[in-house]
Amino acid sequence: MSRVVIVSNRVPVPAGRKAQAGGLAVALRDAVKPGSLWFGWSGRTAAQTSENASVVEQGGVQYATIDLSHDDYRNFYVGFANGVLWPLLHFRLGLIEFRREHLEGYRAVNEMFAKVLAKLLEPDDVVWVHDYHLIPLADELRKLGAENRMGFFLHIPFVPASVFAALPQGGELLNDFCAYDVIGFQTVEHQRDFLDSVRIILRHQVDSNGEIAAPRSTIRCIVTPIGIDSREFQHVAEHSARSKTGLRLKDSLVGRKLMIGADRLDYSKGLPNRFEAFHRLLTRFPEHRMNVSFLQIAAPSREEVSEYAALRPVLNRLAGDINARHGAFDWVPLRYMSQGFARSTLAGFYRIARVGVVTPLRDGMNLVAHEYIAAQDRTDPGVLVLSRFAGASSYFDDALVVNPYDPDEIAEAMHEALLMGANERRRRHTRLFERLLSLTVESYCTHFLEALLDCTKSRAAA
Ligand code: GDG
Repeated sequence: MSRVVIVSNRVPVPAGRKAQAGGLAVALRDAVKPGSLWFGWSGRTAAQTSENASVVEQGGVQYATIDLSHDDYRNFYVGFANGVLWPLLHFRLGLIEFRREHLEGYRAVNEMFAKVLAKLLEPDDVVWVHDYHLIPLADELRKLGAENRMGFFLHIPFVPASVFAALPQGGELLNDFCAYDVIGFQTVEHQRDFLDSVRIILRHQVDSNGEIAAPRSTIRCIVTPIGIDSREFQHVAEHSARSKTGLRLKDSLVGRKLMIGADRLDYSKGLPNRFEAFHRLLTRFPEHRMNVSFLQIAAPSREEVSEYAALRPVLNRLAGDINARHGAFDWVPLRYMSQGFARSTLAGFYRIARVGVVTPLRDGMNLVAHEYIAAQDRTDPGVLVLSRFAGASSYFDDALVVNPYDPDEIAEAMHEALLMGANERRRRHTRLFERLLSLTVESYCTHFLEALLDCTKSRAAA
């Protein structure tokens, strides 16, 4: 059996693990099996980027991490990965601040990751790299002579070729993808946009099965949607809704219905539009005044990136406006909290909420949608309001699917959700839950790794 080596930007080493808000960390933690190695950044900065990994073993898994120098962190992580690739791949060209030194830093860190990882690799290992921080990693490993099977999974969306073309030196980055054997996407749409870019920008042949004929090899592009351990989450939610904190939340509602949102504090999650939609709900459908509370949890994220820091005061102001305008001495309509909660607490909150509001402007998948469905009481489930631009909407068409750019449409869906009768809620939830059970972490990993183990080492010598 080949060893599986997972590589991601951040490695949450269990000893120091805090509850993390972030889909990738949550999903991979469930996916890593005993016998595997998980390699990446420790989350710490130091005077120098480490030249060797520090390795700890827990539960049969080896966690190998390196520290990044302050400059590498700034250029690679803040500058290029989150200052350029994240906005680009979320269709936000206006937010990109490209600097050549950031791109150079991004490449330098990938080269360093490869050098350190190469020392830990066995010839038969299969390497599974995660997300946009590490696109050039396979190419750097190949330059060092690694012939291992290597796969890459993109957790976030891909964009149409005409949008991708805006990225300076984008062709080189697309070429970097071609050093992998298998590339996985959350949805057919992301896969198609990627293949279009490869065909149009690199002029490689692409066939209808998603295979790219690159000069040195054939690359398989597949759709392997990520999921959660739904049964386990359901169980945690049941328990947590009855816990002291869950009961405190319930009591505080004094019979009002709860709507909930939980996101990293990120501009891709569409929070200003969501707040505006709530304002419109209360204005256009006054029957909900005094009868609903909206709890929005926004866990701080990437605060070193200026666009993220800028979002905070905007949301504070919008939340203040809504409460000043609509609130009463005994009713705070919007409970807005820019802090994270324990995952189990969140699960109970989802279960208590009649409406889950998931309205990102773009999202690779969005696991909050999965979690909200998993957490519901099947006999009296809540309703999911879901953005059509979340990857999750490709799988959950029994949600109330909305255009997140239109606050009125979101408000109308909130209204419909709040009024929806129990039969209709159960009918929708039954179908959503069935679909959820087909999207497991297990099937995600199995599907991806089977594709990777399947591929023959057909790569021509460089
Ligand atoms: C990327 C892609 C893709 C939220 N608040 C708290 C908290 N969370 C947890 C949620 C969920 C996770 O964070 C967020 O996951 P998402 O999937 O919604 O989003 P990203 O972080 O942007 O993840 C995304 C994902 O990768 C996986 O492929 O779905 O599209 O962007 O699990 O519950 N967790 C805790 N406290 C909070 O306050 N503990």
